[in-house]
Formats: sequence, structure tokens, C-alpha cells
Amino acid sequence: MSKTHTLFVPRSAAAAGTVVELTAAERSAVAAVAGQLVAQDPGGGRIDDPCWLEAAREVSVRLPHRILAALRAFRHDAGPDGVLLLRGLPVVAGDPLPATPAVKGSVERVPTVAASVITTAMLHLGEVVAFRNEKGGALVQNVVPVPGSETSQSNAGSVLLELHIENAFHDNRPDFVGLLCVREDPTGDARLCTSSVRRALPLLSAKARAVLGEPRFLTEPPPSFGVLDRVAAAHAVLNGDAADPNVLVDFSATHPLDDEARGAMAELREAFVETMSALSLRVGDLAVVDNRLAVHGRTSFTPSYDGADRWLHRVYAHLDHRRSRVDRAGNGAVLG
Ligand SMILES: O=C(O)CCC(=O)C(=O)O
Ligand SMILES: [Fe+2]
Repeated sequence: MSKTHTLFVPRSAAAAGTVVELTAAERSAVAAVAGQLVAQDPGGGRIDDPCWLEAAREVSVRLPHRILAALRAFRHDAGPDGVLLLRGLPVVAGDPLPATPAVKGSVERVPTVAASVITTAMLHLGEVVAFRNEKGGALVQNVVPVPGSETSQSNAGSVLLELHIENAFHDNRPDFVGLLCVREDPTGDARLCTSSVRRALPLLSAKARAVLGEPRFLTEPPPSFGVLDRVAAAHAVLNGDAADPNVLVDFSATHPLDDEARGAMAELREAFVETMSALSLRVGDLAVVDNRLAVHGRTSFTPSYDGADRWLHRVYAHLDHRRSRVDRAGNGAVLG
């Protein structure tokens, strides 16, 4: 495997893609929607109860119009960067934020303002889903550094997290990944990196484009999934329209099957790094990545495990629930 893991040198520290900064009135309106869901407590204190998701769907239509419009437009076409950034969302309702969790597999099971905000927003990009083999199938997951996992190529690590499509190995990988910042990295070093294939494609040689379009790559499941019972099939890294393809690669889990494929993958990574944006997420930032067009990763940082470390919530969305029905027992939200 080509473990590159060289430092990212981001082209831009600015936010990539479309940015929507909430006004104070919009922020209050979002807080009211989330507050209503928290107060109703339809899942009896559990986000993963289907009643909670049903109620979240219902209240989600009352989000401010500008947010709904931005999400709907992004769902139609994620633009040249494949990223949407909503800024200034509420994450707490006056109470102090608890300490950042520092345990493996940390998830958010209890409905909170932040969990309600990310879920109601993501529900406008499709159906919210999770994977049974990943973090216990929780719909709202915590992205936090975990002691002992520093060098892991998962979101529990703190070394550079290589650019990847989320769950690239999985047939029913998410179409969209939402990352909501609930606590900023106090060191300021951790930055969410994103690169879009629409930006990278023009930098690739004709040869690399051709090779990346052929089934000359294998992708293994990430460490967060543990052992999986499906056999990986060779796949192309660029799929669909040659002029506007989807991308399927994880630079720490995708193996080129021959030397040409290795060279083409290296060229693609270079093009991604060349066109990359890297953003220090602020509290209340929801970054949504189109998982067909854009890869994401994270710069390295130094956690202190004192309860004040960086803390994100993560939620996945699928455009088509029927497509994954065979993998979802009881027509629920968790893919088995
Ligand atoms: O920590 C980040 O900014 C990104 C982590 C990540 O790739 C993920 O949680 O899917
Ligand atoms: Fe990721």
C-alpha cells in the first residue's frame, strides 16, 4: 500500500464552496426548532428511536428558508468544490457544553440541541443513515481525539487523516457527510481539508484519467468498521461521465493493483492537495461534503484529553433509501 501521509500544504485556509452565515434571527429560529425537538423528546431520551427521527423530519421543515434553500440547491448540484458551509448554528441552549468525550466509539445517543440541529439539516439532503459496524450504528456520532488512537487513520486519531471518501469500500456509502463543530480545537491546528474532483480533474494527465477510470483499485474497510464479511471487488477511482466523474478513493485504504494504477493514484492525490481547502471549524459551523465529488481529511493536531479538545458531530445522509433497503433491517436507518 502507498502510505503517503506527507504533510498537506493547503492552497487555501478559506472556506471552500458555498458559505451561508446565519443572521441572529435565523440562529434563533434554528434554536427554536431544535429546542422544540429536545423538549418534545419523542424518542424517550434516545436519538436512535425511530420516533425521534420521525419527529425530527417533521420539525425540520420549519428551519429558516435560506437554510432550506441552500441545502436544496446543494443537493441538486454541490458546485465546483462539493462543500456547503453553514455558519453560526446554535449548539447549546444556554447550558454549558459538557467535557469533550475521549473514549473510543463515542456517540451522541441523547437528544441535544446540537444533535437536533445537524439531524434536521441533514434530513434535507436525504435520509439520515448509519452503519451497524461503525460506532454501534448511532445516527449522531462524535468526532473526538481518543487517547491511544493518535496514529489511527480514523476520526479518533490526531495524526494527519488522509483524504478519503467516507466509507469508500461500502456499496451504500453515504452521499453526504455532515460535520458540525460543537467545540473548536483549542490549538487551532486541526483543519478539515476538502478537495473536489471537479477542481482536480483538469490537473490530471490524460493517461492518469484513463487509468483511474479502470477497475484497477481495491478498497478495504476503515479500522472503525472492524472485520467485515464482504469481499472487496476491484473498482475504478473515477466513475461516470469522463468530463464530470464521481470519485471513489481513500488514500489510506485504496490499493492500486499495478504500477500504472499506483502512479495515477499518486497523481490524483497531488492534484487534490494542490486544489485543497483547509478550514479551522468554528463552533456552530456545519460543513456538508458531497461524498461523490469531494474527498475530505484533517490536518494533524495535538489533543490534551482534558475535556477541552475539538469536538464535532457527524451525520450521514443517503439520497435514496430504497437503494439500500436490502441492508436496512426493518426499514430502519441503520445499514447492517
Ligand atoms: O476531523 C475531521 O475534520 C474530519 C474527520 C472525518 O473524516 C470524519 O469524521 O469522517
Ligand atoms: Fe471522514
